Amino acid sequence: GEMVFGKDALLGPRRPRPHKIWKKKYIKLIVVGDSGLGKTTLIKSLISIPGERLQVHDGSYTPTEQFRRDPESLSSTVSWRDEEDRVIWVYKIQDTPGYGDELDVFRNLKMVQDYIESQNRKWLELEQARDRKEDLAEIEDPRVDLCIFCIPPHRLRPIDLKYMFELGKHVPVVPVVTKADTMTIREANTYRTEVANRIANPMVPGIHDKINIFKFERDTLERAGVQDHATPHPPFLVIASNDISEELAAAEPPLFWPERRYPWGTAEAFNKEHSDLLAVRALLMKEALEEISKTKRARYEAWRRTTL
Ligand SMILES: Nc1nc2c(ncn2[C@@H]2O[C@H](COP(=O)(O)OP(=O)(O)O)[C@@H](O)[C@H]2O)c(=O)[nH]1
Ligand SMILES: [Mg+2]
Repeated sequence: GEMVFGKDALLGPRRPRPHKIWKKKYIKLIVVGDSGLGKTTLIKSLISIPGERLQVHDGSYTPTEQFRRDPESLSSTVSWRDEEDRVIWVYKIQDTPGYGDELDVFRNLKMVQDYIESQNRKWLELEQARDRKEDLAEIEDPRVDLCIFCIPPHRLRPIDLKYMFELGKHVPVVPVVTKADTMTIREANTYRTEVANRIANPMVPGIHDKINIFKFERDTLERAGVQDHATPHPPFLVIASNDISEELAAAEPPLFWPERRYPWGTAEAFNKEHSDLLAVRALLMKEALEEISKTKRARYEAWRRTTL
């Protein structure tokens, strides 16, 4: 469903500035990873807004057949107005079935790669259409900007690295470890370093090049409140949940606060001590928008040259 993202206290206020033409800008993320890692839940936690129920397609199960037939039905859109720059951001997150849903992981990889390719082709056709009446800026941009790559907690497997590597040939990857609440503080710290090291040096047959990890600007990371971990590609460690704090949802202003309640305590998705999700949200939905958009244009030009 479509909704307005203007009143989110977590993303902060925006100031108006008149005398400029409104322009639409499109961002599309795709979320990929093994089955049951919490991809669908993560999407909900990323884009839901306060005062509303969790809003996404029904993601209790994400069937492969549905993705093949109608990927759009597994996507969620939010849009909001940047009053200062007069930009309407149309932000889409595409869910995918996990690669463990098929016996052959590479069938799933191929399906996701084909999807990304098909969106590039769609854009190419739009660009080249002879009888194009509208300004291209008025047309919805279907191209994929970025992939959130979900990594299981505790163990990083060769297949995860291989998949990340292959997909990175098509779209830059942001590595995210899900279900961080299943690791102790010590385990989480060790694992963060281990994943960063393996991404830098995978030591998996068939990976003969750098994995294409999206490189955010230092300033951008800082503005988003991302902790500095001193390793080159630290993954984000996140918690997501289908449950929210009813108390904070009823507060004024209402706050969207996903949490996981256990007999021994509560893990909070947006609590910086528990999870990087708030920083990821600030990064991907606010601070890095321009550089994500810019990277897409450069990547597309390269793709276009090899395709034509
Ligand atoms: N412990 C824990 N469980 C989670 C987390 N996020 C999602 N889950 C649970 O993992 C299960 C699978 O989640 P889902 O989003 O459907 O995974 P998907 O198959 O990757 O889309 C659900 O029962 C979720 O409640 C998390 O951060 N921590
Ligand atoms: Mg799912």
